[in-house]
Amino acid sequence: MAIKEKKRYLFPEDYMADPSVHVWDGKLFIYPSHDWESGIPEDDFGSHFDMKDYHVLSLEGPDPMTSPIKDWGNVLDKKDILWHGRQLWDCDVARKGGKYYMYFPMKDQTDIFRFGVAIADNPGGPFIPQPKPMNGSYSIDVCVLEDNGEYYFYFGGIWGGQLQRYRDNKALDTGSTFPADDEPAIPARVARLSSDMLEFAEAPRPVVVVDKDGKPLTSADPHRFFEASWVHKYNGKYYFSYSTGDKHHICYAIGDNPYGPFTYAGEILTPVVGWTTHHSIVEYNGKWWLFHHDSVPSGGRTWLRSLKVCELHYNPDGTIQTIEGLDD
Ligand code: FUB
Repeated sequence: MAIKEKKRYLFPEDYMADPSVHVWDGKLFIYPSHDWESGIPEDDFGSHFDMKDYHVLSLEGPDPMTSPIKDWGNVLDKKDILWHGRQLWDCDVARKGGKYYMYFPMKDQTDIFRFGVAIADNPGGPFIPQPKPMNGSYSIDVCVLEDNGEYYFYFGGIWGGQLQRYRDNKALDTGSTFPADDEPAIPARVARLSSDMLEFAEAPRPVVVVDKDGKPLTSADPHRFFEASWVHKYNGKYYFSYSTGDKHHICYAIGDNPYGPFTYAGEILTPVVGWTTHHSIVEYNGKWWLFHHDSVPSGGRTWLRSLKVCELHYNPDGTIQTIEGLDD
């Protein structure tokens, strides 16, 4: 049973989506995708999500439901990225040694998604891109978890995110291949980052979500991974949350370490208005918050999304209460 939770549209001035949220030195920063009306027709590859820059937002007060939001402006532009093709999708930012590292997926000039890194001296940017994409990177939707001095890079998304084109970190000669319905679902990937934060320190590994009997969720399971990885820690456990894409839920699974496996634990958010659903979870001022998006303000145009926030509640056993995605 989903609970109704009061929500706030964070930034009605512009269309933004895919919020990655971090609290640094007591201040909350939001790293979203920046939607716009490109006029590109909708298709199954997501061509209509043709974003060309990133903005950073910050919360200028203690309460995500009421505090003013500051827009730091255009902090990274496609035209300044030497290898650019198209489509700047969901990014994330990590902090190490006083520098801020933005990781972003973008299609290169051969229309293959890679990840780039851009570096800033402060969390509000501007971010200066590296000249080349990360070695061995592929697909979309990044989340970076800092844990015990290491940084873990989670990524991947199927369909338009191209993850089905890879096995064992290599592009398939056969192009896209989806598992049969009773085979394990295509997993997200995770790799520890190098000490300079610019490359993978190891080959990416599968992020396996298993059921209560330890079996991987199958390709036909409505709760299988699709895109939008996010990892946070709660009471010493690792919570891997993600979008089920064409099933339109945000779900989560719980593990004992950053690599998993993660045991499926339930739904966090039921479907919202709009095809995509994407989120992050963060603790701020003693409460937990779910940042996400929907397409209500654009009248359901799924490529023009608006940022939202609401409180998130745990049960005493560490499970998360499911929130209703639609508002009255
Ligand atoms: O914003 C473009 C894509 O839509 C993201 O990468 C996906 O997670 C979905 O939200």
